Amino acid sequence: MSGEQTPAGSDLGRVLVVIPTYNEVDNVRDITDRVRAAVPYAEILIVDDASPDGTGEVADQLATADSHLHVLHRAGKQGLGAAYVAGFGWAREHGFDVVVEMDADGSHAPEELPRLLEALRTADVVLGSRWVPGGRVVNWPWRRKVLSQGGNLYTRLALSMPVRDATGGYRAYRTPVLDKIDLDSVASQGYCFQVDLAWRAHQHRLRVVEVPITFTERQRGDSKMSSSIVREALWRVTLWGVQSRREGLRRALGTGSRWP
Ligand SMILES: Nc1nc2c(ncn2[C@@H]2O[C@H](COP(=O)(O)OP(=O)(O)OP(=O)(O)O)[C@@H](O)[C@H]2O)c(=O)[nH]1
Ligand SMILES: [Mg+2]
Repeated sequence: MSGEQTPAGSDLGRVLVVIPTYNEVDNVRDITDRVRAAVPYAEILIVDDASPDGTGEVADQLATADSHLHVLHRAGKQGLGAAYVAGFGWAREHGFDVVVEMDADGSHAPEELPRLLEALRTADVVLGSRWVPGGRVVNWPWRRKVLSQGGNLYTRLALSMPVRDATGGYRAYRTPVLDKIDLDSVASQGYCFQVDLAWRAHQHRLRVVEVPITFTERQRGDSKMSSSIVREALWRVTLWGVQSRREGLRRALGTGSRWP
């Protein structure tokens, strides 16, 4: 119809929003309602790790009432990374063209998803970014800001990767990209999973774009963030940085030997 606009990103194909949950019983209904309102053509997959608080049962009830909402139940808590790998596998099996990562706790506003999808029209991966101009965080204590900005600075320097927010978990991928980055070999669990995927995308020279977002601290439920998650990110990023420099050196020396 003339004058009617195509919803942003709806020409990207079938979109699946993957939401991992662990003890999010107070959030799961609200977040799925907001996603359905913000991007009605998208489907949702909740990946629940047998949450003791009954999140999985609430998700099942929601799925019964909505054919665009699906639930993947896993046997027990195995970390955010493993939940996403399972969710992405489900997306590929079911023929989705785009997969979105989103937390269940409301930190990632579904109302911003149309902007991420719009940016995906000219990219392979879109990262919702707190640390590009226009991005911000609301209600975070200064310690969390320092940790996130410091972690991202370290990541940028260690990996020589021009990404301002590699640890963020609000993203959109074109599904064929996931085939390229060999998801089955991803072992990272916590935040590090996010860095791992950004790093793989960068190494494969995919088009990675950062879009500013407003990240809001969760209002209900408990954080699953822990010092072991930070330690994992630190040692893996350091290892990748060393490996990448060694690889670069080896290539340089190899080229050098052909030009004595
Ligand atoms: N399925 C599954 N989901 C998880 C697991 N750990 C965390 N999540 C979910 O992943 C999302 C992010 O976890 P959060 O606890 O919010 O961690 P965070 O956003 O890094 O930290 P906060 O800023 O403190 O909220 C939430 O939707 C969690 O419920 C897990 O082991 N399995
Ligand atoms: Mg959170």
